[in-house]
Amino acid sequence: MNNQKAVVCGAGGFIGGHLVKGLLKRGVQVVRAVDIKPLEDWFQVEDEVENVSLDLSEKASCSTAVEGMDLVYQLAADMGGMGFIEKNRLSCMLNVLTSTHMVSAAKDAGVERFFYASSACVYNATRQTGADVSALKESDAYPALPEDGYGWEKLFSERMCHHFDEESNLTCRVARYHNVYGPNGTWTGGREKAPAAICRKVIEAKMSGIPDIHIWGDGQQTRSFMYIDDCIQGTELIMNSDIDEPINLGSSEIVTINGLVDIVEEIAGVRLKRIYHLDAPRGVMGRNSDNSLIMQRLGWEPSIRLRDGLERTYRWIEKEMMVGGSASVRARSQELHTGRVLTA
Ligand code: GKE
Repeated sequence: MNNQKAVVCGAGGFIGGHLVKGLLKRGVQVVRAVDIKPLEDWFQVEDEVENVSLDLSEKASCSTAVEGMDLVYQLAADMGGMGFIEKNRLSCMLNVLTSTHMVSAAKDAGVERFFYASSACVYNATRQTGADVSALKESDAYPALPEDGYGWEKLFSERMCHHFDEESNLTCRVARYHNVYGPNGTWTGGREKAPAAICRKVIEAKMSGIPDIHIWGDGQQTRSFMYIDDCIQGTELIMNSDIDEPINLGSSEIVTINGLVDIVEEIAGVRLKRIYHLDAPRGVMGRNSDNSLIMQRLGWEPSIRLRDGLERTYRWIEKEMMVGGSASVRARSQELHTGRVLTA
């Protein structure tokens, strides 16, 4: 592994940025980091690698990205939390251009291994209608009824990788990420997911002195949230495994959104008045990861406790808001006072 050359696509994003660091730490020669965003908008930049800004929806850019590489980690996608996905189904579907051009370019360039970041959004919606959902097994993706837009593209691209794996020399590995959170990720602006959003809202309440928190849905929705360090470790294990089918990579610690808010309030040392927005983006009512397959195949599963991961995430967001965000907090309390509450 360590003398092989790797490229991380989507390296300017949350998980991609951590993956570049993780690979470097393990001694992998991460030669290239690629993202559509200009470098100044990347969450993390490692000077010791070649950092390139390319639009990977274009085939030629994908060929440039993979040239000379042995390993490709394909995490590039236009995505976010439910606040983004529910309102941008078309651009989520158009991720198929990146997925398709990336895997084709990797095969054409003689790449050895291709990792594709899929998502729990591929799972059949009818298995996620109750908060007390049974944890999702890999077979629960069929019959297919994934999240409209984003989930369909992920499921299609999983199958495309499977056929490349079967019919070419390109070895493909696919992980279904379950809601990943942690420092150096999106925490405001509309693409943020629940853990970062709730941390930000609690900090805003503390900084603005307005003891309210606006929660999407009724707070009974359930999820599991995987801390970024588990995500990076699991990604590496799956990439280097002989698992040639999509596999869950997620925490099995299920929590309600109200429970998530309880933990963040306890970290912040506050109790807030909860205001529920039943018309806000909700996604499925319940979702959890069944980790039997990853345990059976790898003898490992994500294990960082939500309370521990949230502490680190909260402290990082708090620092970010102290540094640059006070203006956003003032603007926010203004919104709250005027009652014009953004759903994000
Ligand atoms: N983003 C957000 N912001 N979600 C909130 C908020 C808030 O302020 N308040 C409550 N929620 C609730 C949402 O209504 C939803 O029921 C739950 O938290 C999780 O929302 P999320 O983190 O935005 O995203 P989901 O887990 O529903 O879906 C995500 O799943 C991932 C894979 O597990 C997708 O958006 C993708 O990021 C990805 O597929």
